[in-house]
This record gives sequence, structure tokens and C-alpha cells, in this order.
Amino acid sequence: MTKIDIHNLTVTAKHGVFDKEKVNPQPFVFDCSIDYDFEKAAASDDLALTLDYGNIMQDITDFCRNNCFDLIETLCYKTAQMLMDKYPINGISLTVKKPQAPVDLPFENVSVSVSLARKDVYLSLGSNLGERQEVLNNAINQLAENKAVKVLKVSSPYENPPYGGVAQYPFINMAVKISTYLSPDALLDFLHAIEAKAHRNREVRWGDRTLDIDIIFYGDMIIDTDRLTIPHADYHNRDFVLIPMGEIAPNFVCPLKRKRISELLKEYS
Ligand code: A4P
Ligand code: MG
Repeated sequence: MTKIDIHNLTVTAKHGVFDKEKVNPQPFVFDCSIDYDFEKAAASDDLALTLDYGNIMQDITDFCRNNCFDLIETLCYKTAQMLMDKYPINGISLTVKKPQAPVDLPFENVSVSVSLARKDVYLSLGSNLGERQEVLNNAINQLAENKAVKVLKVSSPYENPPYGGVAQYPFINMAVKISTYLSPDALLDFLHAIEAKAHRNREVRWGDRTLDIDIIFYGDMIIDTDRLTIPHADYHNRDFVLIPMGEIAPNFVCPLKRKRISELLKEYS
């Protein structure tokens, strides 16, 4: 792994909860560690193949000066997000220190940190009400419009009967591969917002729906919380997940079952 680090970049700007902080600038000090593959640049000694750290420092400086946030948490997260959106970087760890925070006690500085990293994520989309294909296409467009998300692969649509004995009408299902630095929870919130725009009704679990988006895999993470089970708890029993996934990612290995999608598909049929 290769990384580019910047230490103690100091910017004078106006962030803070108190009125006087919004008028009188004070220093904010940035430490930044960027996960960036510069092996080719190192081999060729070519600036065009790496990140120009001067540009990055200038962008941090401009962003910090041109905004006015109450919280250094917001400054830190939004600065990291701005850099992830602008540059082809795999991940970033950013710390913002506030040495002159208005606390009347002896201290060196107060700081907050954030780490963002891009992960490959597989989604299963389904619709069995309304203009099904149009609903799915709209959903994929909305995914692509979010700067935090890159849509990398989209499967063919797969029409199939309802599974589970609750829904009545035939579904169209698709699998989509994205890369994103949104956390699993933030991604779920975003997916729910897309479902809501498609007038998704949640009254009946497993019922008919205009749009459902499930997270099947999030990198190689295994998550089991009240809100999220990843890998999806029942994906391996569903042809409408395995067939579209098999089209776009036959060699993806499930982190839980430690088998490729192509193997799971063979076991299913
Ligand atoms: N949740 C937990 N894990 C996840 C995850 N990996 N991805 C939670 C997304 N959500 C996850 O989901 C209920 C809650 O599950 C969410 O609030 C989230 O916190 P929901 O979308 O509100 O309700 P649901 O979809 O009715 O329930 P569930 O359990 O997600 O059902 P599934 O698995 O989505 O199955 N037949 C065909 N042919 N094609 C289909 O797409 N889909 C279903 C629903 C049934 N039959 C189908 C299809
Ligand atoms: Mg669901």
C-alpha cells in the first residue's frame, strides 16, 4: 500500500459555534493521509501519474476558508468528502485540530478525525408494481447522481415470479455493482430515500412493492445489527439475486460462505 501524507497544514478561517468565531478567524490545522496508488508514478518519475500534493493543500485551504461551519466535525467530514469526490483516491484519513478553541484551560489543541475508504458493494434491486423497468432505471440513475457512489456494473433485468408467498405480481430484479465511501448505515439511508421517491409502501413485509433495494455484499464486511444483515441473510436461496449477480460478478467470493457466486448458483440449481 502506498500513501501520501500531509502534516500540519494551517489555514486561518471562521468555524465555531460562538458569534465571535464567525467574525474573527483562527487557525485550523490539518493532517491528512491519502491512500493512493503511486507505484506507476514512482517507476516513471512522472508527476502526471500521481496526485499533486500542492493542489490538495490548496483545495483544503480554499474549502476551509470559503465555508463557515459550527462544528469541526462538519469541517473534517466535508473536507474529506470533497477530496474523495474530486480525486481518484481509494481512501483518506483526515484530522482537523483547533488549537485556539475557546476553552479557558491550558491545552495544545482539540481535534476530530475521519477515515473514508471506497468499497465495492453489490445491490439487488426489485420491482413488481408500476412501470417496473422504468422504476429500476430511475433508481440506478439516482445512485449514479450521488457523488459518493460510482455505478460500476449493471446486470440484465431478470423477470421472475414472486418469492416467499406474500407478494402477488411478477418481479423484475437486477444486480448493480457500485463503489462507495458511504458507511453501510449511510448507504442504507440513501437507498431508503431512493425507495421513498419511488413511492415505496412498507405496510406489508415481503409485500408487493414499486422498489426494493437490498445490500447483498459490502466489500468483505460481515455485519449483523438490528438494522443491517450483510451479506443479505437469504440471498443464496434466491435465483433472482444469484442469476443477476452471476452475470456481473461470477467470481465474487461471499465472505461468509467463502464460495464464489458461480458455485452458489450451481448449488442452487
Ligand atoms: N435490512 C437488514 N439487512 C438489510 C440489507 N442487507 N439490505 C433491514 C437492506 N435492508 C436490510 O426491509 C426491512 C428492513 O430490513 C430494513 O428497514 C433494513 O433495516 P424492507 O425493505 O423495509 O422490507 P422488505 O423488503 O419487505 O423485507 P426484507 O426482509 O428486506 O425482504 P427482502 O429480503 O427484500 O425480500 N420475490 C422476487 N421474485 N423478487 C424480489 O425482489 N423480494 C422480497 C422481499 C420478497 N419476494 C421477492 C422479492
Ligand atoms: Mg428489502
